[in-house]
Amino acid sequence: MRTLVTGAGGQVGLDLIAALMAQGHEVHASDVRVRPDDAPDARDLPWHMLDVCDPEAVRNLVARVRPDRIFHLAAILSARGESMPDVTYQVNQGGLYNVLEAARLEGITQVMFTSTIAVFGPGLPPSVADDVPLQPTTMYGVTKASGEMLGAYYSRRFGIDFRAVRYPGLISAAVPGGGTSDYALFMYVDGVRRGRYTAFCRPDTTIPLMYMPDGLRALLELSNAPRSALTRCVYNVGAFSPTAARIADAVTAAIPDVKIDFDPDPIRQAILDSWPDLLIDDAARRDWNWRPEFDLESMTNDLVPRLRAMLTDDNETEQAPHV
Ligand code: VAH
Repeated sequence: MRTLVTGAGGQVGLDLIAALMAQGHEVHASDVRVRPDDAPDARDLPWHMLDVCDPEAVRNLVARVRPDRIFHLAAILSARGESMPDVTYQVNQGGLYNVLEAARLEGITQVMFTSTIAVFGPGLPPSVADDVPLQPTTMYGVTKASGEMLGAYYSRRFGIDFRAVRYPGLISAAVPGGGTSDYALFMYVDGVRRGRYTAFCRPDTTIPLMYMPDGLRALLELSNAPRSALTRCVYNVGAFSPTAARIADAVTAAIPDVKIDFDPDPIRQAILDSWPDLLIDDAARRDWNWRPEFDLESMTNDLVPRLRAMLTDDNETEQAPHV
């Protein structure tokens, strides 16, 4: 299938492109940034410069590419979004609106959307199902919650096949990109490249997390599921929910002599405390047979060697800002 990916240069985007190409799909990538050095070259992957805030540019690209489906990933994440809520609203809310409008006007059937546990807010039960009231505390969460509702509206009103997963914090062999859940990824990244990391959260912090291979499979399996099997547009998908201290123990066991300690940042800790501890993903398991395959241990065993290969000195890898 011809597939257009927006936000292709982000943490999910580059891995999703690789998965789509491995499945033999024709992929068009778009991002406001230039093709990263580690992306496939132009012969295999057309890379379109696109600012999703520009409705005309979005429509022109969709009209030119004529994809069978769009994976709309372009977004500014929670922590970075709090430093510029106005831009985050324009990119996240306006960008999705422009993509849905382009799909409507150009007759594109399916729009896939990456939502997040950041749509939830304070006062949650210990385990959170799909239909818990959404009370986001970040601009990122607000735009993702309203994005879910906007997509469901386009589905009802205009027949767009809008589907979304609510992702936990995603962990992958990548440079963290401004997420509040990145304390977990930084334990691995700085554990490998610096041998130490001071996490910006408490040791007992607990949120749902997921290894990227599971995250990609969830998005692709939902996209490929027969529409008749789906009872909703938006699905929780869970994997594992370790405390930050438990993650630190897993990293310490995998990387000898690494030192991880904790110095909570009140702002980011408040965001983390407003998110669920555990997700209930029964609807995804029932409707399209969702099952995670990685837990903390199997993720750690796979991730650490990948990070070592990515962060060795002779590798030209963009150094993540130390957070
Ligand atoms: C963030 N990584 O921290 C994202 C994610 C659940 C968190 O949506 O903003």
